[in-house]
Amino acid sequence: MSYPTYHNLIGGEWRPALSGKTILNLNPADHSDVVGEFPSSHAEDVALAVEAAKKAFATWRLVPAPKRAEVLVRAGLLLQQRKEQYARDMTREMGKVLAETRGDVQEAIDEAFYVAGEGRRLFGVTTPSELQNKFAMSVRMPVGVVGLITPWNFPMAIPSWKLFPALVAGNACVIKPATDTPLSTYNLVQALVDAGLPPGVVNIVSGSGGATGMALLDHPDVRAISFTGSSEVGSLVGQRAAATFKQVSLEMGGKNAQIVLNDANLELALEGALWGAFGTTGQRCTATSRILLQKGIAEKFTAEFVARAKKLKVGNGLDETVEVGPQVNAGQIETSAKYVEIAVNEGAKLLAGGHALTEGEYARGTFFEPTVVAGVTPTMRIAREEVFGPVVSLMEFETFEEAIAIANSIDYGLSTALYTKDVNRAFAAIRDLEAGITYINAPTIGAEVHLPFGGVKHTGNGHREGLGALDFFTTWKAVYVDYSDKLQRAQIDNAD
Ligand code: UN1
Repeated sequence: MSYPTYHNLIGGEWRPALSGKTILNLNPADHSDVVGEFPSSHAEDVALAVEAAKKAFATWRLVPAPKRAEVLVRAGLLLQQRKEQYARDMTREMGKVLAETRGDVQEAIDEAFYVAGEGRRLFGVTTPSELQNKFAMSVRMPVGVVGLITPWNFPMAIPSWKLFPALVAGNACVIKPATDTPLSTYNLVQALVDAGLPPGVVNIVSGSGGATGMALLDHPDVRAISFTGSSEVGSLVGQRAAATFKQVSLEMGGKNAQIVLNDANLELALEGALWGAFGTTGQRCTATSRILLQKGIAEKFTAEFVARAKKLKVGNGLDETVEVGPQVNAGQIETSAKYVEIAVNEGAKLLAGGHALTEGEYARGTFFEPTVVAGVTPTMRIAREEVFGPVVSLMEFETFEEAIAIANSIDYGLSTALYTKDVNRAFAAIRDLEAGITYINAPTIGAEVHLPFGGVKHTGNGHREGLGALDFFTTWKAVYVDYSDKLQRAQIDNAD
């Protein structure tokens, strides 16, 4: 069997890990298909990458921001040309269906063009000084060398959410792609290199979280870490990075609710729930994992939803007729199976799916049936913990207020959806739902790049991607220019 070998990108050169160790990237729909062999990097590789980034930062920060932005424009245009190939590569390494991997590449294209505009904005603030003949302003400065740790579920979009704003702001980057999906990061960075990004401004070190990620967290010259992944790992990232006082942006899990009121357009709510729960095989941090049904429509919705979930075509995402691809690896399958068992043991009813698919073609990969559990109550673990698979819980409620209380009763707060025709309730929900994102009459998935993305409670630590990313990738500098030609003491010389 022959497959390509990929290397780390360090200071503009492609080099293997110093240890020579590698990790195989397998197609989750067919494990006999090896996508490639990638370096398994350790602290010494990370040290070289950080060194290269430091060197490149010295000149990149002086390139005018509108010029830095032009690299992003060219990269966006290259991604447009390469969209189909990169989408196919992504389906092979990650599993989600082609329509969705095309969307993932598109999200990176959108991000490139959105953020490129910031090259001519990067607005600061001017404000009057309290003293005469003194000018006051605040400007955004790059942070320095930033470390980016990205997940496998959006292997190009999420790296782009971090790389592009970091670059336009003048930072140099070291990125560690997810162990399961490094190729899409390589493709994204290749587009940047081909667009004329100078050597060393972006460096790739691939490998495991425990070795490569940890080395990035510990490196004293890395000034900021932007991480997307589970809340469990995010908590460790935050604690570890605190030792060297790094800025940390954590974007983590969700247990996202779709609430359906009696007056909702039921067909719309059904379509939204199916897409939200089973799109990307449920492996989105924004995935719909709780469907809260008002008593009046619960029975009808449940019957129809279960019937449609059972009909979804599961298979290899490269087949255009497939609706639900594999889960990314065997560990994710185990988690899905474990949560079905926990739910049933706690008294929930399994209405559809519930098992790994292992017969025939399915035996080649890691597939799990679209799964619906009903009769779920707010205290059950299946109602509170993230599964990150095609497993959705149905819950019932009497009043609108009760639905909001159930939706808010968990530790997570990423995305929520409300289906109703009642504008008063829609606005009350927008005000009261504890989440970073609220949709009205649209599913919990499908955020656009130019709005703030992130959540509250255990979902995040207060930062936002999209609108808000520059707040993380820049640091404010206050500037005072005194043109009075004398010593003017603030708070003293102008006091009454
Ligand atoms: C994620 O699941 O980590 O809003 C990101 C969405 C996508 C991004 C999801 N645009 O569903």
